Amino acid sequence: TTVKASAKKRVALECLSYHVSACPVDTNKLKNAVIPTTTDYRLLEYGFNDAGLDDDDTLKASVRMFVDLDLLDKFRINYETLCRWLLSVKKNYRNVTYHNWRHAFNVAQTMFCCLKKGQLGRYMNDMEVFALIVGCLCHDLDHRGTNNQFQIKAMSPLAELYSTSTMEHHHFDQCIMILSTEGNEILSGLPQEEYENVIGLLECAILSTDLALYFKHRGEFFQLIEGNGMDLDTEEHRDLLRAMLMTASDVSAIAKPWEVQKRVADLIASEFFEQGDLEKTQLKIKPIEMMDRDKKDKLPVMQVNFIDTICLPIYKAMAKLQPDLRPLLDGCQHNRDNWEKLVQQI
Ligand code: 5BB
Ligand code: ZN
Repeated sequence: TTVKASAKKRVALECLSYHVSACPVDTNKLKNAVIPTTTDYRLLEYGFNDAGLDDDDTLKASVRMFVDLDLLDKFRINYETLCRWLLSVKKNYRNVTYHNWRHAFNVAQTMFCCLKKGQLGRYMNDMEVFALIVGCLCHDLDHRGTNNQFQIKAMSPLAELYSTSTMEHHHFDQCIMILSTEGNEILSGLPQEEYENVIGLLECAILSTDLALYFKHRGEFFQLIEGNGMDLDTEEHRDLLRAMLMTASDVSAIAKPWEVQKRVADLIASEFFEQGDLEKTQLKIKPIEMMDRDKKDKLPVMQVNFIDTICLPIYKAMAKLQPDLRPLLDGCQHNRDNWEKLVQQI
């Protein structure tokens, strides 16, 4: 009995792990690959564009970010484990139009750029840097291309599990699942206390990508910045900065060169329309304008609104805190000008 029961559990777990974890062939290939430099991949550029990279490159570029931040040594991460973990993270993104691995990778690259080129890494300890990069790569895991309101309207099991920040809680759960799968345990070199600390930081990082939480906390952040009261030795101020940095990175497509912004905006719009289609056909409800493909021509005006209400405020605050982050604000403003021109044309 108990012996058999325990064996059955282990078989079941092995089966599950097999589906979570990357395959050995891919792991070996990545492990043995030559990793191009940060300069080769232009990883330190705010205007970074992933379009020229194939999937293998996005993985190698991710390895490069860990190496350049010295995270392998600092957290005693086994190189093969890092490679397997990255492949597993990629594997646990779905092939949806926008919220896929490419998006996660781009968000991590912006974070990398803010930490290194934007000098924000100076204010963070090693665990915070580690949690932010891992958090970016994992922040949309298993996204289905539908938002929190959709989960609630569709009465999805996820909405039953988490009534607020529904998807974000799920992304965090997926992140934990991968981190605890055999051969993927990149946190296993940490002492218990630090391990728990990093997990806590990761949870905050991933949950803060819920725009509802951004709205909840940004007032306090803006006040601290405006009043020059930001004190990075204060725990709550650091927490707030990390949360805002997650949002700033998550929406950073809005600050990219116009060609990139246009392409990505189309992807986001398509994913919204696909949700709208599901609402029409499955839920028999009328989608909001943003998700209604019959209202396609509203895109420029929606982007201007998105920039004015969400993006410019956060990038202005970031640029005031750290002038080296100014390119994000300039890129965003430039795209606003372009969208505004399109609004005038209609
Ligand atoms: C954003 C907040 N949302 C709750 C309601 C809609 N607004 S919005 O009016 O500012 C808006 C934002 C409307 C349309 C948008 O895209 C049309 C293609 C956007 C928008 N959002 N545009 C972007 O370029 C980006 Br980046 C984003 C943020 C990512 C969208 C995913 C939101 C997460 C849902 C779980
Ligand atoms: Zn995201």
